[in-house]
Order: sequence, then C-alpha cells, then structure tokens
Amino acid sequence: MRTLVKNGTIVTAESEYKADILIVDEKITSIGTNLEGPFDRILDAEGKYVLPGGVDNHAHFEALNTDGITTNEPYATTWVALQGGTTTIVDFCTNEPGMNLVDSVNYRLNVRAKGKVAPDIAIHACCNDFTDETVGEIKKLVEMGVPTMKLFLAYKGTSLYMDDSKLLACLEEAGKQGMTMMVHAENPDVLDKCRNDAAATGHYEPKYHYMTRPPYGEAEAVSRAIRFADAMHCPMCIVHVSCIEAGEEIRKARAEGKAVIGETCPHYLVLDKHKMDHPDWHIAARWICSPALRDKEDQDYLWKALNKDWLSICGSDNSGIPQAQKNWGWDEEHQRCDFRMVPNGCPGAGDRMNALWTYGVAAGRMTRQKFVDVCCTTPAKLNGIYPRKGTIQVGADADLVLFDPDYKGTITLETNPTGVEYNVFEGLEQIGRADTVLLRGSVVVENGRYLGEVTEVVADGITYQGCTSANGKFIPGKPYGLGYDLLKRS
Ligand code: DUC
Ligand code: ZN
Ligand code: ZN
Ligand code: ZN
Repeated sequence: MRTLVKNGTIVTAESEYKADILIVDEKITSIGTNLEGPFDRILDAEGKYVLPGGVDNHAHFEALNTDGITTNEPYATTWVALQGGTTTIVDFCTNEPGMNLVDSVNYRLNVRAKGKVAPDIAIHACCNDFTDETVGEIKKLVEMGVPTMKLFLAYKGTSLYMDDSKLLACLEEAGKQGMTMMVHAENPDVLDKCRNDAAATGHYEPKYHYMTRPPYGEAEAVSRAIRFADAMHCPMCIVHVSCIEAGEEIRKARAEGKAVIGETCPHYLVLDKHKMDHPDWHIAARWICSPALRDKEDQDYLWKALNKDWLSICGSDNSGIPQAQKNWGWDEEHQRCDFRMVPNGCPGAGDRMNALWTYGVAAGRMTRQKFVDVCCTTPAKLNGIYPRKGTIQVGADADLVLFDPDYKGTITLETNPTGVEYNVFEGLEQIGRADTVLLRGSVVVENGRYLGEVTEVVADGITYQGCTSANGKFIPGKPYGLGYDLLKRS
C-alpha cells in the first residue's frame, strides 16, 4: 500500500517545512516534493500541519488500586487517545495480585490489553508490591523492552509506598541496567499530617483534597528523589509536576547538570484547584487527582517551564475513574463525603494535545516546535522508542496527525469523549484538532472522528464506550531511552 500525504506543512521538534510524505505500508519511506507514484491513496493536507503522532508518556488504563480492583477505564476505551492525535500510549503496569512485575507485564500485554488497545502501546513498570525479587527484576524488564519504572513516594500504609531504602535499592540497580526511574513525588508524612488534621477538625469536603496536599510536600519529595537518583547514577523522570516549588527543584537540578527530566500534565496547565469547590461533591470529586490542581500562578509557571525546558514532557496522566467509583467518596456511616475515600485521577488521554494546542500554541504561549517536542518527541526519546515514534523522518512508523488549526469548538463529552461519563475540560473553548490520524499507515481518524466501531463494553459491572477492534501493538523500548543523554550532562 503506497500512500501520499501531500501539500501539508510538516512540523517536527526541530523545524517546519512544506513537503509531501510517501508511506509504504507502515513506514515513512520518502519526504520531499514531486514524489513518484503510483499511489494507492492520496491524502490532501492543504491548510493543515502534519505532526508526528502523539506519544503519551503517562496513561493509566485498567489500573489496579491497592485492593487489585481496576479503577480506570478499560483498554477498549483507548480509541479516545487516537481521536485526540495520540498514536502511542505509554501505560503503567502495576503488579497483578500475587505476581511479580515481569509476569505482570506479560499478563497485561497478553491478556488484559490483547486485542483491545487502539493506539500502539509501550509500558512503564510500576511497583505496587515490593518484594525480595523486585530489584532483581529490573534487568529482565529492561531486556523485555520496559526501560522505565515508576515508584510511589506517597501513599504510606499501602503496598504502593516505597520508603527511602527501597527507593535507593531500585535506583542503584536501575542506573546499572539502563532503566530510567520515574517517581510520584509527594512526602507521605506531610500528606498524613495534613489529612489527619483536616479530619480531626471536621473537614471532609473535596476541597480539602487540595488543601491537604501542599506544594512543599511535593517539592521535598522531588528534591529527595533527585538527590538519591544522582547519587545512584540513575536517570530520573519526575512525573506530573504540578507547582512552582516542585518545578524549581527540577530547574535547579538540571542547571547543575543532574540527570533529571520533568513532566507536567494538561490539567495542571489549564485547570485550577477551585474546580474542587463545586457545591455538589460528586462533581467536585471528578477533579480529585494527585498531586492536586493548584493556582493560576502555578499554571503560568508550568507554561514557562515547558518553554524553557525546565519541564520537558506533557503527559496526560489519563486516569478516567467512572462516576460510580468517584462516588466511593460517600461515607455511609457518617452520611457525608470524605475526600480521602475518593479514588484519585482525571481522564485526559483524548484531550492532551487539544488542550496543549489551544492554551499553548493558539494562545501564543508555545511554538509548534515546542508542542511537538513535549507531546511527541521527548516522550518517545525517554521511553527508548525514538525515532521509530515521536518524529517524522524516513524509516519512522507512519504515525501522523493532519492537524486542522482552524477548527473551533467547545469541549463536550460528545465531541471530546474520555472513556468515562464526564470530561474534566468540559465547557472550555478548543482551537485546532486532529482532523486525520494515521497509525502505522492506516487512517484511523477522519474529520476528527475515530473510524472504528464503538459499542458498549462492560467491565467490573460498569458500561463504557469501547472499540471492538484494536490496531495497537506493543512497542518495546530500548535501554536508557534518554537516560544516557541525561547522564552525560553531569
Ligand atoms: N498518580 C498517578 O500518576 N496517577 C493517578 C494517581 C496517582 O497517584
Ligand atoms: Zn502518580
Ligand atoms: Zn451529585
Ligand atoms: Zn499517573
């Protein structure tokens, strides 16, 4: 199959130019003008930007909470990512109950996700059950194409929590084996103190979620994680950075040449904490995610930080928790909402690029090159899947977005589905959208609509809008990803 994408303006992290693209089957084989036919199909990209397919560094689908219950939308809903221009999700694989990480990755790919993922998928390991085996698994994970792992420095009292000795042991081995370590950085004792103080004084409403996750707790954990990673010679990615204080720790460490990179997310860039002040707690609960949404000044800082490469990636942290599970926040005994019982997370895989374009590029806060860099290229590098993914060049997978900068709309669940019953960006203006999306040479989105069949699928007793056929395949990452480059800085 020979496809020509003609008349578009190609945008990469480095440059922007007018040229046509020849795709043969799944790969880009030439870029230029007057490319020679015959062609089986011609896509006219006149008036559009041709972007690399998005790489979402931070997606949770079918995530397991500490009881082993899934608290996220199923893989069948991943079509929403494609519709938003993301052609590769990097999904977190926690331990299945009673399973080590290596077996959990195999189980996730071969059972949970098999035949259900619409975009391509790469994997971060995510330790939810640290055992004597865990450190020894790092080498095997890297060999399997999983060169990244996330550790939780928060959530004391659950199996997610990693104390400093476990953290150091993992970092030491990861540095040797070519793994980049990712951390959820919030100081657990700060959280416990604040949460207990709130409860002790009778405060349980959703707004106490943000009032009890102070920036200093995030910044302290970021600082500690970076120092430990540096001492252990392990490259590090701080995920979901939400505030000035945490960003400043990363900025300073990078200025000192430390091997650290930071990610932020659309909801921290675009939304503020007052979403959680909604008078109906069921609705307010939709914005309960961790770290918490912050203030306008934090948003301004995060935009600046992306532009200055203090932060380098925009990942969605897609964690679409259905309303029925957000409603777990109801304390039946005391007949009130308790923010501590609401599962954490916001959906966003479908709106990551829409939100960043609208409030970044279209608002004059970010160049198109920077947009591609933080949404596609740097995440692909970090995960060791560049240049197969994350850029437009000969030999790369033909994952392309024909982006229409003239689209104007309002974000609603109908136009911007999330996989759950609500969209946290509902009602916001949208400028520009992914008009046509190609995944490895196949057109999967046209006129902003996913082309596959979408029907109701039921998971854990909850009904979702799911795709019935899957295009996605596992893309193994190479060891070190960006890690070597990061380490060379020091
Ligand atoms: N961390 C995440 O990255 N996502 C959802 C919840 C959390 O704590
Ligand atoms: Zn996290
Ligand atoms: Zn309600
Ligand atoms: Zn996450």
